[in-house]
Amino acid sequence: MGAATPENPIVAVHSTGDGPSAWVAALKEEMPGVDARPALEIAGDDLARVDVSISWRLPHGVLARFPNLQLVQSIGAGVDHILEDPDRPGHVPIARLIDPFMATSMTHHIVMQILRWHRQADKFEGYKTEHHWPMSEAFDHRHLHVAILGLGTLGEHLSRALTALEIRSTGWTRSPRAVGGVASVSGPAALDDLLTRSNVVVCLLPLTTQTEGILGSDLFAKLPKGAFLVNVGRGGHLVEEDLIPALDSGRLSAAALDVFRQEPLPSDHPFWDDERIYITPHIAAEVNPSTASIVFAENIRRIRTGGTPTGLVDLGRGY
Ligand code: NDP
Ligand code: OXD
Repeated sequence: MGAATPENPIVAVHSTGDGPSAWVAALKEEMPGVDARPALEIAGDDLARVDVSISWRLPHGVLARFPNLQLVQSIGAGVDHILEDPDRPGHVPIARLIDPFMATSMTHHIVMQILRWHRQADKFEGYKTEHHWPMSEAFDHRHLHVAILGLGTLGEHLSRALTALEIRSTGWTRSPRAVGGVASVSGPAALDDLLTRSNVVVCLLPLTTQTEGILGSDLFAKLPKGAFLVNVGRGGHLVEEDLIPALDSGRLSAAALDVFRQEPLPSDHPFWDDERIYITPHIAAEVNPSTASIVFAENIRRIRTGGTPTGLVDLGRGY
C-alpha cells in the first residue's frame, strides 16, 4: 500500500456529467463526518490530506497532486479511465465498483435489447403506424443462443437472468471459471467455436490491450448470418468501420451500442442514421450514488483501518 493515512484525511471526489456534488452528498449521507470535497477544488496543504480519490474521468495529472493517496476508487465498473492517466501514481491500488444495483440495471438493459431484436419490436411499431394486423408471427426463443464475452460480475448476473427466461447462453472468460449453473468457455481457441453457435453476442469485457478491437470483421465472420451484436463494454472494443459492412452483408442483422470510441457520439457519425443500429448514450448501467456510496464508504473504512478494499484491480491484467 502507499503512504500512511494522513491526519484529518480528505476524500477527493470527481465525476463528469452532473459533477461531483451528488456523489459528495451521497457519501456524506452514508458516512457522516467524512471530509469529502470536489477533487478539482482541493489545493495547497490540503492536497497532502487526500487519501482516497473517488472518480469518473478525472482529468489526467490530478491524482499525481495527492502525495499521500492510498486508494483510487472508480465510480464505475470499468477502470480504463483511470489507467489511461499517464501521471497516475503507479503504486496506488485501484478499485473498480462492484454494486449489485448496477448488475441488475445492466441485465435489464441487455435483456431489453435482446428481446427488442428477437420480438421485432421495430416492425410492430411500423405495423401500428400502418394499422396493419399480421395474421401470424412466430418467435422461437429456443433458437436463441447468447455468447456473453466477459463472465464477470455483470456477465454472470446476465447469464442467470437469461437462464430464468429460458434463453440459452454461454460465457467467455480469460481463465477457466466454474460458475454454478452457468455454461462457460475460456481462451481464444474456445471463442471461435462459441461464435459459430451464437446468434447473439454481448460484449461485457473490460477494455484492455487484449480486448481492444475484438468486435471486428474477423469475429463477425465466425457468426451465423443475421446475428445480433450488443456492445455495452467499451467503445474501444468495436472496430467501428467494420460494423456497417457487416450489417450490409447480412452477417449482422442489427447492433445495439451503448458505448462509443468518442462519447458523446459526434452528431455527424454514420451510426445515428442507420436504423439497424440501436443507440443509447452510455446508460446501460448507470451508477447510482446512493447504492455506490455504500461500497465507497466500506472501502474508505477498510483502507483507513489497514483492510483490503473490495474490487481491487489486478494491474498486470488491466482489470
Ligand atoms: P469483471 O472484471 O467482473 O469481469 C470481466 C470479465 O471479462 C471476466 O470474466 C474476465 O475473465 C473477462 N475477460 C477479461 N479479459 C478477457 C480476455 N482477454 N479474454 C476473455 N475474457 C476476458 O467486470 P464487470 O463484469 O464488472 O464489468 C465488465 C465491463 O463492463 C467493465 O469493464 C466496463 O467496461 C463495462 N461496463 C459498462 C457499463 C455501461 O453502462 N455501458 C457499466 C458498467 C460496466 P476472467 O473471469 O477469466 O477474469
Ligand atoms: C462503468 C460504466 O464502467 O459506467 O461503470 O461504464
